[in-house]
Amino acid sequence: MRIDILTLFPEIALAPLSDSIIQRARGAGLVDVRGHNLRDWSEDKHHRVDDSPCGGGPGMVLQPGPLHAAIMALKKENTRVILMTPQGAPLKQARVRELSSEGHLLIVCGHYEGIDHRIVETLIDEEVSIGDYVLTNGAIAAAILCDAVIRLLPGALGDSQSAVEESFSDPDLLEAPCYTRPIDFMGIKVPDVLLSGNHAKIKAWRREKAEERTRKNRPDLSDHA
Ligand code: 6GU
Repeated sequence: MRIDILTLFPEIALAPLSDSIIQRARGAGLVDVRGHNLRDWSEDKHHRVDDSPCGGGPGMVLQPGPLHAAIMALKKENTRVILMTPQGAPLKQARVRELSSEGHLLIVCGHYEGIDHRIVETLIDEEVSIGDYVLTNGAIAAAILCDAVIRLLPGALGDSQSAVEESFSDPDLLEAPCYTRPIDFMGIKVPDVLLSGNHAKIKAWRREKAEERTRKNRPDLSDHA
C-alpha cells in the first residue's frame, strides 16, 4: 500500500508513524508512507496557502489553487482521496478495514476553518472525521487514520491472530476486562472464573462483562439491557 499525506505539518503526521509496530510495518515494506507540505505548491512569493472566508467570519480557509496543484500532482489512477475534517463522516472500524485494502490513499489535512469547498466537490472522494471534538490540526487525525489502517495490513501485527479475531468481533460490543499476573495485586484478586480452566464459563463471563461495560461506557451502541 502507498499513503501520501498532504498537510502544512508533515512532521506532525509522520511522527506517530515512525516507531513501534507502524515503523516496523514500514520497514518491512508493507506500506510506503510519505508526507508532503502544501506550501510547496503555493505560487505566492510568501508561500501563502490561505485567505479569509468569503461572507465573513473567523479564521482562515485553505485556498483552492495550491490544493488543486498538489492533489493533481500526487493522485494516480487508483487513488482514494480522503479529506480529514470534523465535518466528515465519523470513522468506524468497518471503514478502516475497507480502506486497508486500497492500493493508494491520498490524505488531505484541513486546517483553520477548512478548505475551499470547490476542492471538496471536485477532487475529494470522502470526508472523514475521527470523532465529535475539534483538533487544531488535521495532521493529527491523519496519523490516527494511518495507524488504524496500517495495523490491519497482513503481517503488520506480531501476533497475526489479533487483527483476525477482532474482525469477527461485534462492533456494537466493547471488549471484556482483562487481567494478568500477579493473581493478587494489592489485595485485589483476579476473578476466579478466569483461573478455572472452564472455557464455557469464561466465555459466558466475558460476554456478561462486555455487555455491562458497553451499557456503562457506550449507551449509544445497540441495546444490551
Ligand atoms: Cl479529521 N480534523 C480536525 N481538525 N479535527 C477533528 C477531526 C479531524 N476529527 C475530529 N476532530
